[in-house]
Amino acid sequence: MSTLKETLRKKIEEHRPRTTRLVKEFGDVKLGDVTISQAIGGARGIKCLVTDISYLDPMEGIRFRGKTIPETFAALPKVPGSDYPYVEGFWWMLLTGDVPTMEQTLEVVEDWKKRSQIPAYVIDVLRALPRDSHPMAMFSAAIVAMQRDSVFAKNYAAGKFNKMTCWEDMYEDANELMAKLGPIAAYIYRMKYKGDTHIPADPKLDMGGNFAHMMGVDKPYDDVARMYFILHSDHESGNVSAHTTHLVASALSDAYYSYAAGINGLAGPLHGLANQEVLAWTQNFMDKLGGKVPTKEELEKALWDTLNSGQVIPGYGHAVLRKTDPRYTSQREFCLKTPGLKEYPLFQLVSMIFEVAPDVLLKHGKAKNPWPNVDAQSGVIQWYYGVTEYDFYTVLFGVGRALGCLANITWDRALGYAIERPKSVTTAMLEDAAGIK
Ligand code: FCX
Repeated sequence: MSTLKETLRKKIEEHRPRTTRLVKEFGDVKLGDVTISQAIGGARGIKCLVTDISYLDPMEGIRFRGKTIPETFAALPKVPGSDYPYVEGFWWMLLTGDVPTMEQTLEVVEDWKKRSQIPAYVIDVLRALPRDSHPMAMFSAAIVAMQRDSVFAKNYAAGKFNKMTCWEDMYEDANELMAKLGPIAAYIYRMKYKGDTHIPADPKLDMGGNFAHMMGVDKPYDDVARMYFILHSDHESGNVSAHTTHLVASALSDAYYSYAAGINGLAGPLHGLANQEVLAWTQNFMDKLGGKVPTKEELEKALWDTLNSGQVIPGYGHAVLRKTDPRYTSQREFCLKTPGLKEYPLFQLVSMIFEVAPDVLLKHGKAKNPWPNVDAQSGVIQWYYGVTEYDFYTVLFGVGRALGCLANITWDRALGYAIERPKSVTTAMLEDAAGIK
């Protein structure tokens, strides 16, 4: 049986000549022009990043290694007795582009188990932080604290840097992180919200199962965790968390520095924090109505009040997507097929927002995409299973997002991607280019 590392090595060796040829023979081929509004407007649509891990079509949504979300769930080996696949098998697929066998998947399960112990000093760091620190600040601090254990950084400092083989050190660090992030997140959760009582890992369980177990949430939360981590893993390279991780890694910073930076970007309200904001908005609204599900008219008014006060409707809109996010649809389908969730008032309200908000946003006329994104749906599932501390939701996103970010930076090293350094211009230069006197 070929191990993940050996399979990846083969893929990397096959891939390298493609990248080399493109740069050497076709380096001057144009991919597009840059306009002033793109330069000022967050580099929207500028094609200057390369990744094979996932691709986001504006109308279709995400494909992981060429597979849609339903195709991904159908193809991967399932955890016995569960509807959802092993996160570990998905990691294999993201890294290699191949669907692993059950045997190959279980090899990653075992590998991550061996690596999953949280170092004692990370616990010390977490406990030293004020208990009211945001869980994303705690998560970021835990990740950067582990930098001392980076194999990549150690070998670099020892003068062992080799451009052709340094991906192996990144791969080691990436696997260490993937194995530890779930337990760290669960530790933060229980320290902050569950009276500082902790549940040891169960060696029989896979990553998703263990996460649910260590959180202290019963089945089918293990499947929720698997679904959630896979859905949030990657959204091509230009989003803030993926791009930040890639940018920092391009300076030859190791996986710990790089992913902590990505996490800090994910913590922003326009990115990962939106799922916390969706639930805060929805709950506040329901509280104002004394807990009852509103009428469509009441909801429409509340949405307009939010827009008129200059705020965004959280969970709606997207920088690239121009239709309902299939990650939203996938979670909605989970709600519709799960007895109890379908009838749950909060889900009914989230469904009603789906009916009302797109029209309101269209009338408002600003957002290019009036449809829901992943964040509009995820909080309701967490709430239903008792994870009601919504400032924790972005941490869940961060555990999942690591899969994509870390697979990407392993490939960045394998293909020797350059340090990122776009060129800036001054406002006067833009005025000159525009012909403004
Ligand atoms: N509510 C109100 N206004 C919105 C809006 C929304 N949901 N979405 C976009 N707009 C506004 C923008 O604020 C912008 O206004 P401006 O011209 O006054 O600055 C205008 O519409 C054009 O923005 P647009 O090009 O459509 O969107 P951007 O690429 O600039 O921004 C995000 C994309 C996602 C940041 C934006 O739609 C938004 O703020 N949504 C709400 C927050 C959210 O759900 N974020 C999570 C997104 C995602 F899934 C993730 O990364 O996690």
